[in-house]
Parts: sequence; C-alpha cells; structure tokens
Amino acid sequence: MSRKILIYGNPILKQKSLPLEADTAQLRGFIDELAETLYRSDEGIGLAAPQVGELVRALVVDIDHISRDKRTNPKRRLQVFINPEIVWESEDDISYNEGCLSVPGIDGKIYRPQSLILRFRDLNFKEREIEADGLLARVLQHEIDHLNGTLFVDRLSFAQRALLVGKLRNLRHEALKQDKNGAVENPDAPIL
Ligand code: QAP
Ligand code: CO
Repeated sequence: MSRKILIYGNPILKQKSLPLEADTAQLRGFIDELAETLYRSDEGIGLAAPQVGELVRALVVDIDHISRDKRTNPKRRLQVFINPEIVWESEDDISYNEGCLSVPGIDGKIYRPQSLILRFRDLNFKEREIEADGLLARVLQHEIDHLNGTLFVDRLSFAQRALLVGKLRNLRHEALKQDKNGAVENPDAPIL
C-alpha cells in the first residue's frame, strides 16, 4: 500500500525521528510501503519515513529511478537505510540543485559535503558502512535531514527563501487541506 506524502507546513516534518529497535515484520511491511510510495511518485529518488508520517529513522533511495528508461531497464535499485549515521564527511562543500517530494514544485541550490561515510543497518538489521559521493551522498544528506526535522528550504539563505515565500505559503495551505484534523501550523504565519 502506498502512503500519503506530507507536504511542507505539516509540523510532523519538523520533528526529530526515533531510532528503530529491531528487525520486525512490521518494519519490513513499512519499508515496502515507503518504497511503493517512492516509486508511485515517478519523480522521486529518495523518501524518508517522516514524509509519510512515521517518526522513525528509516529511508529509501533509488538514485536512478528518474533517469532510468523503465521500458529497456525495468529493474529497480532500491537502497534501504535504517538508523543511518554519518561517521565522516569531506571538507569540500559543493552546491547542487535539490528538490523534495514534500516541497513539490520548488528547488534550490544547497551547499553540502561532496562525499561521506555512512554507518547504518540493512533490512536484516545487520550493521553496514558505505562510502558515498555524488548524487547518492547528496540524497543521503537530504534524507537524513528529514530524520532530524530539517527540510532543504531551511538551509537556503534568507535571500533565496525570500524569493520562495509565495510558493511556500501556497504549499502550507495545501498541507492544511491535506490534513484537516491534524495540527497543521497556522497557514498565515510568517515564513521568514
Ligand atoms: C532528494 O527528492 C533530493 O519539486 C529527493 O515537483 C533530490 O526525490 C536530494 C520531486 C535531488 C538532492 C537532489 C521534487 C518530485 C522529487 C519536486 C526528490 C517535484 C516532484 C524530489
Ligand atoms: Co525531501
């Protein structure tokens, strides 16, 4: 079953997620739902648990999901990361244009380290470590931000954000419509 993706303005996206304790049947079921939600999106390459309303430290990535031609190459390349921790990052910050399924229609240039070493658990709860750079390192940092309640728009400069105020306000109204009984923040509160 695919889940509803929470939109900018929903306060769940600002909360910190909790570590997962063990490999359980529920965890596998949930990761399947997270993956299905990512693949349903057609335009997503990464999705973190809080984006579907679960405040747990899990995320899924498929960095070729958008670029792959599904007719000639239908094979999915899903990567699952549970309780991810960045144990090393490079000193060099590079800029990259980021987007987010929870902030549809908006993108922005963000500086982040080019490469990193990540420690995490796989679906069997086995501890693993990978070195990542390029797009994978970028998406991992973006998704780990979600686990800590940070969105890429929170990392934009004041001037960059000022240009997006109108669009962000519209998204916040969408979040309110999406979650009528939920505690969505006041959609008319100032954004800057
Ligand atoms: C994170 O984001 C990411 O605005 C994953 O209208 C992406 O998959 C990190 C998406 C790029 C770094 C670089 C965005 C879909 C998907 C949109 C996504 C949209 C539809 C974003
Ligand atoms: Co995102």
